[in-house]
Amino acid sequence: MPSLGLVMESSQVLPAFLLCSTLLIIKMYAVAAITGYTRLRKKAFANPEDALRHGGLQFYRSDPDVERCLRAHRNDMENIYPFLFLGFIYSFLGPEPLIAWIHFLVVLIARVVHTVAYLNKMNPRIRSGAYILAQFACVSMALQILWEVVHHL
Ligand SMILES: N[C@@H](CCC(=O)N[C@@H](CS)C(=O)NCC(=O)O)C(=O)O
Repeated sequence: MPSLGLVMESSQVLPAFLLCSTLLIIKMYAVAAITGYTRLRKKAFANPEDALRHGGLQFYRSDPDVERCLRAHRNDMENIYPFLFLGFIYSFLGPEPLIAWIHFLVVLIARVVHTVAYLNKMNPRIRSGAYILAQFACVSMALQILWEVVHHL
């Protein structure tokens, strides 16, 4: 079985995808860490045993800032997980490297902007715009995969 290094050397696009997708996964870990930190700061725990450990059952409660973190994380799951599949398959379609880089960078930057805008309660247009940009790039990859697939049916 060829090593990952060999596979990456033979593909100009796969390393770009692996870089952007891994950075996005780290970004999701960051959102999870921020959620945990927000729970501690606001004393709002999801489980009674956590609340008891941090002062009492009264802290077994929800909090708007924690809910916001959870929504940001859920939105990441709705959008980044499909990208992990689409971007990987797209990398093997033999796309123009520059075009592929643009697709991956648009998703990476747009999803980072989405998170920053969401967590910092910025103008919702920034969040929506970032969401739409990343969606465009993902739909573009999905259509190219479909195009390739229908030619091999
Ligand atoms: N599940 C999403 C679907 C649409 C979506 O992802 N919209 C973007 C741009 S407005 C968003 O940031 N939604 C907020 C969210 O998912 O919490 C929702 O309920 O809003």
